[in-house]
Amino acid sequence: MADARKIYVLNGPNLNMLGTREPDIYGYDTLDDIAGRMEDAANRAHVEIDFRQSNHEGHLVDWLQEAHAEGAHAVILNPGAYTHTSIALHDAIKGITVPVIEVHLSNPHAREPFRHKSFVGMAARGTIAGFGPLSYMLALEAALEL
Ligand code: DHK
Repeated sequence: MADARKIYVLNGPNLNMLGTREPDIYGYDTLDDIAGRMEDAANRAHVEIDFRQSNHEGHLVDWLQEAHAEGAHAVILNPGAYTHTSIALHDAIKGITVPVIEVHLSNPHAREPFRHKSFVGMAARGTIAGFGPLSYMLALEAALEL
């Protein structure tokens, strides 16, 4: 059934380690902290957030297809390192009509050259990167305007 007020927030590999993972790059907030802040903002905007994390590429593909099948309003996606490698995620985004907003905590363009290419960004509606957890809040704001 179409659920136009539901926004999926999908997180890829290693994002479950936020808080202790390379805090100089990713900060000290945990993924639960980010989820909580997004839930609060979503409640204020009267939308539902479905917040998930997986270390497995195929789960992310399945969830993108699920968001499409459910008629979700938008997907906010931090694909982790799959950003830079995954043609499967690129194709999944191309194959659905729900708009996908790519987010990153760090600014991949200011990091190692292997992070400069994004297969996801080539297919996404837009990308927000470099603002830490605020990237997610800005993506939510963008999703609400779509
Ligand atoms: C998260 C990761 O895990 C990295 O592999 C990406 C991204 C950047 C982030 O900044 O949120 O290169």
